[in-house]
Amino acid sequence: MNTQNLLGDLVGALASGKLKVIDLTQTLSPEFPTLELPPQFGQCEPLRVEKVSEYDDRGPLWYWNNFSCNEHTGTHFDAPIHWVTGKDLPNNSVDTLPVQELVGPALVIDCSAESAANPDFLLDVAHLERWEAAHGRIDEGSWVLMRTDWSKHSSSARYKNMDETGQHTPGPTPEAVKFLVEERGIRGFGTETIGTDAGQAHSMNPPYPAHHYLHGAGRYGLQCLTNLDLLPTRGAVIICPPLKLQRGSGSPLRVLALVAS
Ligand code: 23J
Ligand code: MN
Repeated sequence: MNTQNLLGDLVGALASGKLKVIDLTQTLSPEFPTLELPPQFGQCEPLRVEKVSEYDDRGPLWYWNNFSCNEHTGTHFDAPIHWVTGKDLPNNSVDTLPVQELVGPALVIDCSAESAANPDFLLDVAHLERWEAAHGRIDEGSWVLMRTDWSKHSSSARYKNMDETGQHTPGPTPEAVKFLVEERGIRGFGTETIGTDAGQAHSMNPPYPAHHYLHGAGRYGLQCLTNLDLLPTRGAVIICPPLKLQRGSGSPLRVLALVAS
């Protein structure tokens, strides 16, 4: 392959608009909803922001803030060390994972109609097989993004959809995520909901199967994505580097998609 002009072509396509950049990130604010686990467990903190100065006595020429949050607040990345199944893998935290893997192809599985009809919708192997029959085999090393349009509910109670039995949001079955990891060798799995797992995944076998299988195999998760409805089924490239937090289990990040127009 002649690689001489690859980067020049990329820069040209971005400048001309032949390649568009789509933002898959939700705005991170103190109001952005966070995961709620059963009350016996530690909880995920929302974003907190404290102003240091705003062109005033505390800093006459500058504006800046201190902020804090959980590693899993807002649109965020899950590293293998997040889950007990990935705890002994090499390079399993956000500061050590191979950066070559943070730019890569993405496929979109549209589950928006099913999720609108049933908030507990589960993406199963039969659905993946139908997708492959229509769009071709799920490529090794690709990100699989589960489009549910759930991002459109992020300002309402529908986003978590809590009742006395917990959250009711869509996600994959244990068999589907095992298939994607073990039979297709995907790089990661991304969702528009608060977890890579369904809201009721605590009672699946194994519990939280997306976390269990993905991270046990050294693969990654992306959650609270948005704008998946703007992506093609195939052909997008996503750029998703988390913060380089020492031994971090994940981090909020900006997720960008490059799409041919
Ligand atoms: C901890 C425990 C269960 C879950 C999660 C975190 C997440 O969804 C997450 O953000 O990784 S389900
Ligand atoms: Mn997470």
